[in-house]
Amino acid sequence: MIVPPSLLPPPSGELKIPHASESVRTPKSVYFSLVVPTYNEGQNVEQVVRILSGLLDHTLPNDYELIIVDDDSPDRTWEIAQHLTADYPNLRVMRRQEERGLSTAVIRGWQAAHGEVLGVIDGDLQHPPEVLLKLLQAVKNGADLAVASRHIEGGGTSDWGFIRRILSRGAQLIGLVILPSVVGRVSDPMSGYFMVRRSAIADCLLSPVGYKILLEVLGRGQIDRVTEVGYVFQERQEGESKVTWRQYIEYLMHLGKLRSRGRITRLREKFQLGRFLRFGLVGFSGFCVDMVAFYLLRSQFDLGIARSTMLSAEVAVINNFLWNDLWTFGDISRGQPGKRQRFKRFLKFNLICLMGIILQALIVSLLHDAFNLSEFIAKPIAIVIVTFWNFWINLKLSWRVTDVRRK
Ligand SMILES: Nc1nc2c(ncn2[C@@H]2O[C@H](COP(=O)(O)OP(=O)(O)O)[C@@H](O)[C@H]2O)c(=O)[nH]1
Ligand SMILES: [Mg+2]
Repeated sequence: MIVPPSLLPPPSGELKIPHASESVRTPKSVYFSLVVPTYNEGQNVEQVVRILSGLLDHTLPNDYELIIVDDDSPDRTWEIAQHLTADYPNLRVMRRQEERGLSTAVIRGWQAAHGEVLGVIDGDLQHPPEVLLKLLQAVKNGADLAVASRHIEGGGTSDWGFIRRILSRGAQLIGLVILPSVVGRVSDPMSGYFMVRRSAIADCLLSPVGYKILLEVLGRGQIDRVTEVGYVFQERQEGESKVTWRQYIEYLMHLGKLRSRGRITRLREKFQLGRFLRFGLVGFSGFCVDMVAFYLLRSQFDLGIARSTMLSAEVAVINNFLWNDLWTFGDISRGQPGKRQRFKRFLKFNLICLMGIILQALIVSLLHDAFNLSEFIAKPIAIVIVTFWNFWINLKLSWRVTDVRRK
């Protein structure tokens, strides 16, 4: 199929907005790019384009672009929009067939945009177009982010029902509790009508869930100055809303994701989770080696129980040491080269394992005698505790990070 030149190819890969092409303005660059996400807005799209183009032709003649990002609407909104490009030279249309969802539609539109300022407005005329001019003025006056708000002076929600009002405010309240530093920055964090300087979000890796793209911009962008402009959310004249219960769930997931940003990585680093997992795996391999060696020593070499136990345990200790030195603590041991150093680590590891066995025996008898626990429950509990102990002591002693010599 031949793609008509007027259809924009949807960007793929990471959701990152590029910096503007360094200082020099290309013939395509404009001051303002306004993305209009659409899904089944066939009855609205023509009027939306006409009104928005009329306003912007007057305010920013030939210094703006309108980008419709349609998610392959069954009513073929994209096709209707594409026909409009003949009459509206600043209109560009993207038809997404691989991806879905309001937030990513907006980001994909911004990725394809050439503007210094990036905006978004609904494609159903519920956002009064003339407010655009006030938002643009706010950015001209120095705001990094200008948000159209229903909850400040001049704002409102026409005749929203009681339930929808409660849901909207409830969602905002939950947001304030979970993520006060983001949600608390604006009076209407649920607004889908705003504009932001490209420089404030360029190169930030965005990862939104669901509908609320403004949360993502506030949560991950470098936003210093915010200005809000009041507006009244209009009633829908044509088509219908795509909001369902799903959007409320996605909103909560989005809040959680923004809140945990970076924290999981820090926790992982602090407790060396990856290293601990490797240590556990090596420990498990040691257990298998121990059992096989014990079996062989008993059945093939006819060694006594006590000797077989000790010898097989030592074989397991050697196995564990080799893997830990190579893999679990490999990054550290590479900083302590030489056979002598390695042998020292091996001796320390042996000693710690021996202490571990004694500790294990103590815990098992304590749990068994003092707490009346069955020995078959006490033993695994002891193994888990001793594994933690072994890990920390080995990290601090055998593969002591402070031993690393930096040349
Ligand atoms: N591209 C795209 N646009 C969407 C999607 N969902 C909603 N929209 C558009 O986003 C805007 C707001 O959606 P709407 O359902 O009216 O939300 P409401 O105004 O909060 O009820 C409208 O222009 C929709 O056509 C989607 O999944 N993809
Ligand atoms: Mg709407």
